[in-house]
Amino acid sequence: MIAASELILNPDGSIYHLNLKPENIAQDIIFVGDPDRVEKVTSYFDSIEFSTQKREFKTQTGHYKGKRITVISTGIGPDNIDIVLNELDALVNIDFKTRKIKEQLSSLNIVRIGTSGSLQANIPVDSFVMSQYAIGLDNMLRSYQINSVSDIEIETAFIKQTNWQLQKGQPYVVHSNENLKQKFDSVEIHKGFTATAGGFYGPQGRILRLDIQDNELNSKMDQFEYNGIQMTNLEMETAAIYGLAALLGHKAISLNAIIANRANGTFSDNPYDVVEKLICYTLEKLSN
Ligand code: R1P
Repeated sequence: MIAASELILNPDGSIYHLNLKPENIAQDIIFVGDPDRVEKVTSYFDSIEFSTQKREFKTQTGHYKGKRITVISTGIGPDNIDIVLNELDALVNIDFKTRKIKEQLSSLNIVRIGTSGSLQANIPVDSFVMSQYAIGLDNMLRSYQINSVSDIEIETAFIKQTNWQLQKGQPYVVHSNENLKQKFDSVEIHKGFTATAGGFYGPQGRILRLDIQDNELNSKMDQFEYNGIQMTNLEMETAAIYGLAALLGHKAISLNAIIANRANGTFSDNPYDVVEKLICYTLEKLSN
């Protein structure tokens, strides 16, 4: 039995941060970062059966072309992903009455629709990147036993090529789910290797007023190459999603709308357009 201090339920029986009960969520789940993006997605739905919000976690469940889908905003960063993935998993795989893990485990399909900065001049603003692999530069996933899901070879190559200082923590490399990768693939989408940072400024090499530990980090990441794998983009959630989803037995894919290009210093003239296009792309692929 899992103690009340570990699996925290609200007085109405919903899970602590997400404010959701098991019946409120579908098997197919779209993650967005920004709570305002939830309604941008569900504005395409035929119907909405459920809405709630607590803090940055806004959820709506409804139907798109007959398919039941839940859209959740995760807010920003890997620490939030720890909350969202663990609470979603609890909703399907822990019996809230007995507080015991169910004998029959369920697997969710998770698709992130995020915004991201490209690291390569040939992946321009307003294009899409599907993360085949992701490297976590944060340390969140290291609290778990991750050997079964981490790709030590790419991780070791990255640490060596970038002369990564381990006092910042040890990066971890994780893979997308193969079935979802095939489902969301097309000629329109770049296939990439996504770096997930634990912050927006220093952790992504941005300098405003503070000196950073490694001024060359972004150019080292641009140039990283291992068996034909090049680093494509930087954001703040994908590696954490892939790692926790794989550990918990869920499937995950991350689709990125490129709104900035760090290699040539450009920013999209209309970032909302590319996000809108990625929402339509995702809903069509998910409903087929
Ligand atoms: C930073 O501005 C945020 O935008 C990106 C980053 O991953 C980070 O969450 O994604 P979202 O637009 O999905 O939030």
